[in-house]
Amino acid sequence: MRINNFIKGTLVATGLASSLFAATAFQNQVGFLTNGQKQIAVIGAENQEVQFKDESGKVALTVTAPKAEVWIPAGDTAASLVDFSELKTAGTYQAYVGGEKVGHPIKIADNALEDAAKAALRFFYYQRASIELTEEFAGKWARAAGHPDTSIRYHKSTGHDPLGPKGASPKGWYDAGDYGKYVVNSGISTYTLLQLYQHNKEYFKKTSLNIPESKNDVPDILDEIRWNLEWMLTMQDTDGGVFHKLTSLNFVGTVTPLKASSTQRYFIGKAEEASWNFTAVMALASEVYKPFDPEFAETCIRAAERAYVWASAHIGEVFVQPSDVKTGSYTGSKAATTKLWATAELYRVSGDPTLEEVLKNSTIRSANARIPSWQDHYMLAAFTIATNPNVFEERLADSAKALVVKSADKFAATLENNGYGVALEKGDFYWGSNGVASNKAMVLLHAYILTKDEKYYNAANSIVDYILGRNPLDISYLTGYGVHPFMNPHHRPSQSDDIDDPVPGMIAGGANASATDCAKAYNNPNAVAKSYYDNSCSYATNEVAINWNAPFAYTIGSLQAIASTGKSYDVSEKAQAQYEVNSIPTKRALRTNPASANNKRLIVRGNKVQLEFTENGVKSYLNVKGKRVH
Ligand code: 9MR
Repeated sequence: MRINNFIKGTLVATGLASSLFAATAFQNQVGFLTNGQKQIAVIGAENQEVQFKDESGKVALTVTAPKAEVWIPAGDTAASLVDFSELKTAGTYQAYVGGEKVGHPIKIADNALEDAAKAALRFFYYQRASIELTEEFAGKWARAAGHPDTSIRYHKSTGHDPLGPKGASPKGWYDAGDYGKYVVNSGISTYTLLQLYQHNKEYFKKTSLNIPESKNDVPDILDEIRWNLEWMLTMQDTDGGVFHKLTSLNFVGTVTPLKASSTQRYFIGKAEEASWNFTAVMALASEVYKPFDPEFAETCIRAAERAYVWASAHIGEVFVQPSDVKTGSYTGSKAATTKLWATAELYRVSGDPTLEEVLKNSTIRSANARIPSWQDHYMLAAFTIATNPNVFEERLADSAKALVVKSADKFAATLENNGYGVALEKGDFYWGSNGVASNKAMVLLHAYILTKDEKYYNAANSIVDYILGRNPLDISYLTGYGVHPFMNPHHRPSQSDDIDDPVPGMIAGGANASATDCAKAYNNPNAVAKSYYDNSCSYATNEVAINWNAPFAYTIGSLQAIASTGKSYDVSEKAQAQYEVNSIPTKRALRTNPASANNKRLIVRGNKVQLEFTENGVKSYLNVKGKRVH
């Protein structure tokens, strides 16, 4: 293990920058796209000349550092945002102030972000359960297979007999630094990666990730995603409902995947959130995989449909963490937003009239804008609707676009008078802040797709620059990339493998001003972006997770793909609905036409008369209005 980069960055950043001291620069440590925006934050250089010299020492560009401004998350040390976008010749450069070197080597190339983007995707290969990672694909991080997951018990919270036959649920990605597999978090992560492909097909059809399936005819990114989709499919119960998670009862110790595999794992919970989530992902998957494997696509759409029917009949039945389970709960998400997202996706690929009716009664309000997260899928619904204006009602498509663009405008506006030029605010620095940042960048890139206004692309780029080093700790939050990458993730495979370098391509959760673990001593309310501890003891700042890597991969992958192809997703290219689904009996539809349910009977429950109906083996109840009994 290396000495904490953290300490070095802190000293530099807190050293009073003035003419007494040499200037300091914070920058993306990985690379800049030849024709893209290029900026570094320089402290102690206001009004001075910053020279950019090429490898032969020749000055390629000189820029006068503008007025120094603070960026609130970095504290009160002001920086000049030096823009050298004019430098458009590939090569390696170095910035100088007053004849002294500042910052790190600056790499400019047409494919400057490509390796990091691929690494962020290859992380998912390293997270695979149930398969040996061989040296051919994993290099020095080769390891034995972990968690075959062929002998899974049913926790009583699933409604199954805990002592009955066990089930199988192999494959999938480990969620994070732990070995759990959680549908709710898998949902948004898998969806985000499917979108990365969907929005940049031309680029990703040609991009090899060096994974075991690389030689087949399917784009590598889709092979990788399928590893998790196949697991997710096993999480669907026979009645269509989806189990919430598959974990041991407690987190296991810091051991390898192989060693951890001897601890019994359970299917835990079956609830509304996971079922909506699963619907959205499987609906999109059915569309994406159809050209490559129509049979698999058919499996996905039928699974989506059954999950939707189940969730419709179980509204309000959210997951509650059982008292004997201590692994991540992923509770408290906004199920109504997940339903909207699932409905939009299933409608998009099926055109089902019942779903159309649900959407007719839905609205998208800009006032409800929230950054996408595992807890909240409102923005994902807006993404789907806004990027498919020929599928959804004009009213809905327009309001979804307004929501995305207004949110992006708000994020971009924070770049004004911002010395670091990073489109992030103080309130963004909580658990998983690099995921929050990346999800903001996704909103910005969707606004770019919808408007083609480059200011959004550049603002998304500023967030990648932040993650790759333009931050007050001078740290790259991507393992293996940059001059000072973080070294000590909370990630059991990296902690237990006796290899100094952590698995590459992982994004740290990042600065978190309210950490309560060993990073607590670093909480800094006056400089939230410094609230970080590069130590594996800190799950609240230094864990890695699929839902942080996925939006980062979306962002850096899209920035590179758009630069490489010169094109971004065309919202008018959408195909028509591709599948028929069985008419879905939503509660509302049943209320207007109870005859659409089979096996109905009136019953008295409590002091209410209810209609009990059974759809696909699932029993549900509707209050019959106006009939109360005492
Ligand atoms: O990302 C999750 C974060 O939003 C929560 O605040 C936190 C505490 O509940 O849990 C995070 O998710 C963790 C999950 O519970 C278990 N696997 C590791 C996840 C990343 O830290």
